[in-house]
Amino acid sequence: MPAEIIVGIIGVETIYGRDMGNFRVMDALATLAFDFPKTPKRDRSAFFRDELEQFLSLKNRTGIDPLQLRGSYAGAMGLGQFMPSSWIKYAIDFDGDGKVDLFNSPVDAIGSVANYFKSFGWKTGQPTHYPVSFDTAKLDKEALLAPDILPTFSPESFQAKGAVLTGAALSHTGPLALIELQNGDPAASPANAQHYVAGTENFYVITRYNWSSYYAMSVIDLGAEVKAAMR
Ligand SMILES: [Ca+2]
Repeated sequence: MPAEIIVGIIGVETIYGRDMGNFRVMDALATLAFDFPKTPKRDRSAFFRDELEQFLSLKNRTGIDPLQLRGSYAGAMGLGQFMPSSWIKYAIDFDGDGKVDLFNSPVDAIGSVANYFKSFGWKTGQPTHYPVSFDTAKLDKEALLAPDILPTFSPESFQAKGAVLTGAALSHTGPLALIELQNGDPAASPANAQHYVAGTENFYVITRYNWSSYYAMSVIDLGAEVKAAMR
């Protein structure tokens, strides 16, 4: 996968290790597992009990003392902010020193982020998104937005519903999603108008890291800026 996507992820997650979180992971996970805040509608304590169990099993796998580890308020750890279950499923020893260290080994963290995306079906060479405009005469935006970020439409059905593709997008094979990105109140200023892109399966794969189209677009934009600055 392109280096700039991994660069975008680690930048958005921790500013390249500058802020990996300062909560003791043991405390964060135990609190969310057994004393989940009562205010949110969805009680996710079962999820965090599972994460706590996986976290405690990391000691056997890595030899790291779980009481020493610090992370986010939700128990995400290291340069790429992996939850314990992701560490166990997707983290790899990419520098070959015999252990997986997502805190101190940028090489392990980079390889592990790449392995995460590979596991979620990253398609080599496929762009993440294309520009899209609208043919107002046949636009059915409601239908286009109905599947949300799940790529559903063939380029033909996408265009039949009034989304206009250009250039490389016209020869794209595979499903697309209309991604709507809100920029504030459009009534307050034209600068706040929604931004739209045609998201591919790879755009969707990025949202498996964090389930938000804003997150995915931030990762893509940051990676592209870093790549441009390096030229
Ligand atoms: Ca290693």
